Amino acid sequence: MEKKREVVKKEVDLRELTSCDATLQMLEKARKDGVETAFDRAVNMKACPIGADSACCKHCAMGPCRLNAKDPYSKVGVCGATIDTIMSRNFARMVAAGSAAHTDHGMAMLDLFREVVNGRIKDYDIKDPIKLEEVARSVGIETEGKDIKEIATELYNELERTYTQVEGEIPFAKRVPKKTLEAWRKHGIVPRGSMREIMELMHRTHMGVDQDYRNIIQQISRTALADGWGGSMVATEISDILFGTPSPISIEVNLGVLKENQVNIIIHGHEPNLFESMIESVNEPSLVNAAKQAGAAGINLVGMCCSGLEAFVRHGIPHAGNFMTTEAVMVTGAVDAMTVDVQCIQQALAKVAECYGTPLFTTNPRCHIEGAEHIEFNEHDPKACTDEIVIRAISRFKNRKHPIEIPNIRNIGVHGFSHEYINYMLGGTFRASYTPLNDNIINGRIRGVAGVVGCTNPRVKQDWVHVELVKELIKNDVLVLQTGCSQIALAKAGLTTPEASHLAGPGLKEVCEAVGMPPVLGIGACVDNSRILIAASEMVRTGGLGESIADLPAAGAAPEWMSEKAIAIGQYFVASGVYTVFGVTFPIVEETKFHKLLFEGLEKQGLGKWGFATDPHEMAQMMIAHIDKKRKALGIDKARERILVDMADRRALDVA
Ligand code: NFS
Ligand code: SF4
Repeated sequence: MEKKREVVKKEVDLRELTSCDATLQMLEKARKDGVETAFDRAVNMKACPIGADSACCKHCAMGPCRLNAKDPYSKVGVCGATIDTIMSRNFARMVAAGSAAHTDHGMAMLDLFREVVNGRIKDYDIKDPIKLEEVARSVGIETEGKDIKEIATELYNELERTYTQVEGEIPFAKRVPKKTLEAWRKHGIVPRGSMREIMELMHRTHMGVDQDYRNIIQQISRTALADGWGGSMVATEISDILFGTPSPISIEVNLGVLKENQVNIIIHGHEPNLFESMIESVNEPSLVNAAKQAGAAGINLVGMCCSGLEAFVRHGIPHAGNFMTTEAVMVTGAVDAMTVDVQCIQQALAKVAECYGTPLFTTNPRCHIEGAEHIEFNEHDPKACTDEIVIRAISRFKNRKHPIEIPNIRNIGVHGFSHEYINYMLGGTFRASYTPLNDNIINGRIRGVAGVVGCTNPRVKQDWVHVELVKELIKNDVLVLQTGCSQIALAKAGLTTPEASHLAGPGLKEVCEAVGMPPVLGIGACVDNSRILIAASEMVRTGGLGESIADLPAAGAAPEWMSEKAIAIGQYFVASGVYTVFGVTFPIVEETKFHKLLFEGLEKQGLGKWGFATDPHEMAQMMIAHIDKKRKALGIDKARERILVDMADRRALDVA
């Protein structure tokens, strides 16, 4: 007789799981309602220890083979693959998948651009012709005397190479600082088209092909660079051209942006086109009327995750929360339609949606979910999809059956610091430049720059690592740039407003107050990490901070990462010259040859390197130590010491 397996569920203090009060309130409600979330599953499902170390391979049917992470060189796979081969192949495939996600998103934007330019799509237009010209010039297209359509056609043809080019360097390689590019050329990692790079990486990691981790890393870097300086950068630039380049705007975040008396529609995913059309649909007078007739005060459109980030900086649309709040938001009972496109959409949303009678709509042909209703979004007739979703949301509003509880928590953040805006903010319209930033780094008021990015992950306390890390960095005069779910964590903690500069160290505070900017700059979605690459290149070009990105007093971190995209991003930052620290877990056995290559060896090749720490304060110290090391190499460490003396003197005066 089959034995019934007793499922013992661990009870944990919910406050241990999240530092977001609104999410906490919803987790408490979910528990009362008997609804399970990823937080519960993470507690009850221990991560597979062999997988966590990446010590297993299932690339062929002679396996799967499990090696021993405690004694990594004691065993090999059936084919003889060593731990370094297995780990580097697994890592490579994460980079391939993550890069594929970003580049496919970028390609979708480029497809849309092509159809807009050739006139086949009429619902979208070129919103930022100035940016169009700038991007065209940056890849060597002559714009003088040409009309918008000509420039756009040439730009399309040029950027298509980012994906399809079989030989030669991708167009945006022209933006890479000379010395960084030289290092890439030396190591043979300047990307060709991303399709080629991803294909080659998948080939090389097939059973029985590349079995030297030192050679695999080369294709790992090349593929990741095809993402950062390729697919992701195209996604950012084309989105700006089509939908407008962000500039700072004050935005409401957190679950309190939902409104009980309105039809609440959420867009969650990554591609801005769906959101742009939904904005039109919710403003359609006939639909607004229909909502009113159903007894609603209006239609409340809200974003989540990266879709939300794309729309809030361009339109001021409120943002309900980051990745680990996507289930919690539906626990409010107030969501009348959850609309998703691609990436970071947990399958569990279908179940939670069902529990609260919220319709879940998938819209992209790439992403269907069992239990969700698919209403396909077609750019040639975008409103057909978004209008229908609004109609369905209104009908759900009319028939609401579940009690509603919306956490009364709303925070304000100022976001939208595109590279173009940073340039303008620092230098003004006529002298737009990075010189003031470089000067303030050289004179030591700003110690360095850090990119803090990435996901939230139920294996760590939601938002906590992000917030603690960033607080520590700004306290030490490190200016923080943010993308992705991370900036929502900081917005909820109130750190993305100019007023937050009182939490910054004296030097950074002074600069923030002079410019009127927050010490933490939210610059966009995850594909917009490309904005950080552009800003870094601009800092090198402006002068005084070395000749390559690797020379800059800068570091990066993804303290609560979870997705393969994050690994791809980490690797392209490392290959671009940045010290990049990840939290949560790192899928490589320590003290192995591959680990040493990632954490030390790459830096010796003139690139960046990986770091790992779970404690935010330790993470901050590692990043600051690196920044100081770079300051010393540049000979600007003395300037900072003087600044600190100045401050001490000033404080002494205050006391007297
Ligand atoms: Ni980035 Fe955006 Fe968030 Fe992580 Fe997912 S939404 S692409 S992967 S979870 S930051
Ligand atoms: Fe095992 Fe080698 Fe097959 Fe991997 S490729 S499953 S290590 S036999």
